[in-house]
Amino acid sequence: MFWGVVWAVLLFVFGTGAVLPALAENLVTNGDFSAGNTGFYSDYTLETALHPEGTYYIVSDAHDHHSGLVSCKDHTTGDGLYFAANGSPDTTKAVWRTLTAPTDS
Ligand SMILES: [Ca+2]
Repeated sequence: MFWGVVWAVLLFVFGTGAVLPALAENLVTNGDFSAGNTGFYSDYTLETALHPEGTYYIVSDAHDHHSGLVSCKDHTTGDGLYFAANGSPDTTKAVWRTLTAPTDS
């Protein structure tokens, strides 16, 4: 049952005639944020201090920008960039979003 549902979803997303992309291929533009503040949209405001609530910044260590945040490094490479946000109480705001179309290659 579970794998049948997964297969149905894959067919819906990629189409029956499409070739599935290699698993290692990242279809999300700047999905690891290594290119900085580009390739995505946010309803949050870009703010280096990550303050007030409803702000974000692309960081190598969130603690360097907001003393209330724990010091941690990027999980992708250990020394890269990641998306840090100070959550907004307005739950209608999208923290991060992107548009990525399926490809045939
Ligand atoms: Ca990253």
